[in-house]
Amino acid sequence: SAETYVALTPASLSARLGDLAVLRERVGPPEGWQVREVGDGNLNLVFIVTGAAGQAVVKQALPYVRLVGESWPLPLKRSFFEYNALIRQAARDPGSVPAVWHFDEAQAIVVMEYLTPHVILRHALIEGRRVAGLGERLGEFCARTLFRGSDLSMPAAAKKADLALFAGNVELCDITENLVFSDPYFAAPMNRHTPGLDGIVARLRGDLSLKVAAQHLKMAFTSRGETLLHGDLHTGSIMVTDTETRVIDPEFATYGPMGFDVGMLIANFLMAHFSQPGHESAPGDRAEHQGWLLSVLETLWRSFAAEFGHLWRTERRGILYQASLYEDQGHGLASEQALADLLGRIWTDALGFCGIEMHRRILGLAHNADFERIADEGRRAACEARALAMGRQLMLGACAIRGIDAVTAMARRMDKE
Ligand code: SR1
Ligand code: MG
Repeated sequence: SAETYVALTPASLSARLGDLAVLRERVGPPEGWQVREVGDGNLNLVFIVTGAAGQAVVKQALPYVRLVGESWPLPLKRSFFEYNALIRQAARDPGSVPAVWHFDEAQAIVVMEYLTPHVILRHALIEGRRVAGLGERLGEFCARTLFRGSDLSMPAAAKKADLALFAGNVELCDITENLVFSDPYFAAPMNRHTPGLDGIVARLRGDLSLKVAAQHLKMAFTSRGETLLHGDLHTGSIMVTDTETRVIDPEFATYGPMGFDVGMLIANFLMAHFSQPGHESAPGDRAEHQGWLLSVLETLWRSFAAEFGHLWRTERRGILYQASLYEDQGHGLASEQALADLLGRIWTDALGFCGIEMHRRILGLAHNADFERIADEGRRAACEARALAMGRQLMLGACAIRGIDAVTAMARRMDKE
């Protein structure tokens, strides 16, 4: 509706949205709706609406950052970018995201499919649960969305129009630019960290090479509009069953470097790995789960590289790398070399972004449950210290780290130190 924005409540939702045909059809008559607000993220309201015919999710942006409160205003238009990213992801990798049923720009509301019995991947990983096909699916998702949203796939005019459209997601990019790339490396007002880390934090903040590396990564993020990113692809933005993986929550969508989403994902699996010793579980179970987490990472990268290569060989038709460019070089070998070179660049970028994501989740404002759920501060600090050290090695040594097996070997080694 074009009416003035008003935040929904569980009590007002059926009166406000009861006329919506798609909700009546999917959920049933509004008289019988039950509404629960379940949002546990940092920004939005999320309602589950249950009726005689089924269920739906109603997500509404708040005009401020939920985590902090009304003192930090945040534009409602993020909902527009989330909607636009969701429909692009659905087209580029069908079945990867919840189906969108309705979008109301003025009310900043997206009505979508309720994923059930899915749970947030981060919680599943903390509990030691496994998800069949997780690494394969996430690798495919990244490859398909990153390739098909780039100049490798899109016609020039469409890509440039899209670049301009998503350039409007200024405030959410600003959050990433500050919270992810800058705040961890100085005593920013909203930062916090586990007390036992004071010494390590002081050393990291005194490390000039690290600050320079962080600034280079920030410049890559702000200036290299290579593809449409999810923009916040952590394990809290993924929902799973034992056998299915879906990606949610792309409100931070923006054009940026291809390695960004992949790097964030790798970081979140590494943090799941490093946090495991802090959670209650039998040591044997824990070691097994850690082994599984690292195997998912290995599969994720291999699946990404394989699917990206497949798309490169079968769908390359955008502004970049037309087949004819390599035709006279002999049997496609030059094209394979160009692919390997690009994957190498994405890999190096991803490692840098991975390191920075590990730092910001431990030193900045927005921490994650993997570590936060460790009540004992000493144990938590020990887990976080390993992740911080690995993050630093990744940021400073990205160019020399050859392949995902080297990353998982490093994680195993650091976990023993
Ligand atoms: C103020 S928003 C903090 C974080 O929450 C989101 O999920 C993003 O990760 C953002 O950086
Ligand atoms: Mg989110």
